[in-house]
Amino acid sequence: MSKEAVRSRFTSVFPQLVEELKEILVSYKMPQEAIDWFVKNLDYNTPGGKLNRGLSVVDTYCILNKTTPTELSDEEYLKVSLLGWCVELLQAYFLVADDMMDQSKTRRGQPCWYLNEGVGNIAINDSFMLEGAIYILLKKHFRADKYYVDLLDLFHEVTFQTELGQLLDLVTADEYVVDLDKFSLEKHSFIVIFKTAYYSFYLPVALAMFMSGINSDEDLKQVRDVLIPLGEYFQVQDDFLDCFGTPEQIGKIGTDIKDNKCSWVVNQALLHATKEQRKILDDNYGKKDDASEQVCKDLFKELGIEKIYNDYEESVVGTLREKIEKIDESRGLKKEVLTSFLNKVYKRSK
Ligand code: DMA
Ligand code: MG
Ligand code: MG
Ligand code: MG
Repeated sequence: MSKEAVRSRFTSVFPQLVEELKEILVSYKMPQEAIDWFVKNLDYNTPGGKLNRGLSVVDTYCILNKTTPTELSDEEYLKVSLLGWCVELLQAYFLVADDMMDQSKTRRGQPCWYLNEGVGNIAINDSFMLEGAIYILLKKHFRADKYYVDLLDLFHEVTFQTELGQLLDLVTADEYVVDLDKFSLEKHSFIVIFKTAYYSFYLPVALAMFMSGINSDEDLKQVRDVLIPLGEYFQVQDDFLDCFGTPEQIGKIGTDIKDNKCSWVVNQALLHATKEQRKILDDNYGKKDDASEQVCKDLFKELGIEKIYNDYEESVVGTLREKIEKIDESRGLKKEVLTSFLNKVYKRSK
């Protein structure tokens, strides 16, 4: 079955979910204005990305149940894809808020939501509503399933972990006081595991496992032990692409240098810089102007960060492949769940 067919079956579910969410507002007799706004919020912020997280819930479920996305009955497909869409809603919630906090300009090749005419700070409430939509959908479709509470617990736990990661990301990146001594690879690892790895990697797989009845602590730990380092690697790529990718490629304009972020790139630069180069970084990193940003970028090139990144990528992927080899499949878990994730992430350029 083609990738397009898999994607199009997934995207075809979304309008139905919007309809269901809309119905809730209608049942509250909400004025049309509020209904239209909510629908626009959902449509603008939820479907436009790569959909990797959402699709991987379906993928994982299919691997665990030895089937394919086209073979699933409409009923079963609706439930599993709905979990995928809930991950995409969680992502939408985080991104709408993240773009305000990072003062980003574009996302998925269009202006960030808060920058749209008439939106502004209403985007704060819109982000809350994207999160709220998750629990409306879960309740409607999973209330009667014995793993309902596992789904709720998981979403709540992972949401809090992500928020902790965002907190650490933000307090490590003071807007006005640049102190590169605050950065370290250890701190970076903390930030990215919490802000990205749990919700982007562990969450989709754990959801598919719960729905498949694979829920032992041992199996959840086995997947976490691979998916957390894999998610860390994914965010290292995000940091790398923020600086070295083009906006056309990644759909967003990088902000990490101007935002004084504790990114993987600056941490590598700090490890390899001479005293003189360190001085250049101290003077230019975290400054809000294009010229200082360019000075940092040129220095990163000079330091050979691209080569360091390629070496890092090969080494981390090697380690992950070894880890996956050792997975115990006796309770129904499949190594393929993890290799399929790794293959999607390896050498990504967007
Ligand atoms: C994103 O970190 C993390 C969350 C939870 C949205 P980021 O700011 O590096 O993401 P992006 O580069 O997409 O703005
Ligand atoms: Mg951001
Ligand atoms: Mg951010
Ligand atoms: Mg980023």
